[in-house]
Amino acid sequence: MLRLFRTNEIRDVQELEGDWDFQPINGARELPSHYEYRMPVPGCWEMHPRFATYQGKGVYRRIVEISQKGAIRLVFKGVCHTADVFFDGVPAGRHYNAYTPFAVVIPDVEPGTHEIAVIADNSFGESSALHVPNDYYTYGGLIRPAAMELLQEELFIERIAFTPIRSAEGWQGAISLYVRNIGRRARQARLQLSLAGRDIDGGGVSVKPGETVEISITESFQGVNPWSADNPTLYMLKALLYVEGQDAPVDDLIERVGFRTVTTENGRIQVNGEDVVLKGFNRHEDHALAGAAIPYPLMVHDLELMLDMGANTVRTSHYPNDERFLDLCDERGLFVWEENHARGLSLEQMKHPLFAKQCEDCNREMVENHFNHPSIIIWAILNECASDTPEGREMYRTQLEQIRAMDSSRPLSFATHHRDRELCFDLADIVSFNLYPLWYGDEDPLELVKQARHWADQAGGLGKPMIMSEFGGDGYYGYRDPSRVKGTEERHADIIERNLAAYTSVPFLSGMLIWQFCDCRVTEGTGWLLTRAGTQNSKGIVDRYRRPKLAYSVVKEYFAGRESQGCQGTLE
Ligand code: ADA
Repeated sequence: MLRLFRTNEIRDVQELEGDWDFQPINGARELPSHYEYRMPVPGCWEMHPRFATYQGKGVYRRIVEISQKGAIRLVFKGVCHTADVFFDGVPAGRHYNAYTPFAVVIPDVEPGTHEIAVIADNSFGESSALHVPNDYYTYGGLIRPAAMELLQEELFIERIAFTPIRSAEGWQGAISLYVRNIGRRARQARLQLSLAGRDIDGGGVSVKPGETVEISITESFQGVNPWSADNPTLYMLKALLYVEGQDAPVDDLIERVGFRTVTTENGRIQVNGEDVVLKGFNRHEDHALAGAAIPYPLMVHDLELMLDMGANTVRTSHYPNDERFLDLCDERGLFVWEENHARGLSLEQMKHPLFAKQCEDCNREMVENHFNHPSIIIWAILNECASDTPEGREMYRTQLEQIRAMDSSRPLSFATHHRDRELCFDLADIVSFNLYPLWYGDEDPLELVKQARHWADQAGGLGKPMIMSEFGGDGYYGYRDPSRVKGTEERHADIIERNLAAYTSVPFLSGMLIWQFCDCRVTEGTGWLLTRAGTQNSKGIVDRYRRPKLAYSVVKEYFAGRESQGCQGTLE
């Protein structure tokens, strides 16, 4: 399953789910002559007993039957972390970053049997600035779904971006459609749209070879229901593409959208003009039995657990998430803070020659691919990087400007641990602190959060909403002891309780996000970060199998109120 709804009725989309041939390889970019293993897609190779700790290259191979002559588009929702794609043994594309989707177009394919092969590489090295040994695990393989799309023409709708606008007259939608020509001659086409019971003429377009042309339309949509956490109403936005000389559409793209606004006024965050306080979790895409390739029922399980505790928000720490999970958040009305992929990089790491380009690609792919999710209410960048240095500040500025230019409808933030040394609060719309009172230090959470507000006010954050974007402590599942020493579930519950008591009592916070929802595997290495007990970050409210720790009921007590069945969405 690629998404929770059908994205095409005309374009032939064939999901490449199931077993692929697999072979680990070392060395150069070359395909093996035989394959010894079978590996499920989506999946992580770490789930195979032989590859539980394998770091290197592995080749996935699949034979496909293609029935029509023409162009195909291979879509990969996530390959961890570098992919070299081959079609019939010929290099067809390369992509870096496990957590953003990409597509490879192959023109002029003849009908018959063909081979798709992907070399996935999860090793750390000079060509990787963002996937580095870290406080989470870089799994290997095709961790998210893949598909083959058969294009009818060399002209197709590449994407749609929908921006809801609320005015005194009611709701409007600004719709941008991107039509791409991969052929060798200029083409004329016409677009037809439908949304919320209305048919809209998208007008004509002329696209030169190799070009992508944007068509923008703004329309009013009277009487639509807004998307909100309590009533997450969604609408299907369908676009049809007609080329000159043909009566039937040759291509289509369907998106699912919602009408809602996000603003940051008077030091608060508003959704549809109403103040909200974000209560929820940081979540790594990690599960003991699935690694980063979390199957749909387990995604639902995660979401139901969060709702059961009364959360209204999830932060996709520290990378863009699987679109099926974002679809679920749209449907169930869970707010999402989505962020690019970077955790705890020093200035030296940010000066890596590929850092700027790899971040820019990640930002673009995140925003372009996830633009239409109404649940995403915040874009963020660079968790705990060098925002306390002048050089780091310039990189923060560049990236925030890049995202703002692509999407000015959502507020921007970044999570910092630099306290009074922070230099970038003025660049963001929301100030966010990662602080670990009672765990890494013995400060009182109430005093510290007041102190943090003061730091923000002094350093460019005056008047901006504030979020406690991380707080928590370790609790080893099953380690219970009346001494309540550090690491026990009791102490963990105490830490969460004192933090939540403080943050729910102050009037100036717009959010509190617990570190973290579930325990996660971390890179094995040296230094304090990479020698965590059990090779895992154990600050989850549930463990890697989703078994609740004592802190679960504490969180529920503070966040409570929302029943999961009370927040089912509607599709108009
Ligand atoms: C940081 C970081 C998290 C995690 C956490 C911890 O705040 O953002 O990824 O490493 O610390 O557990 O120490």
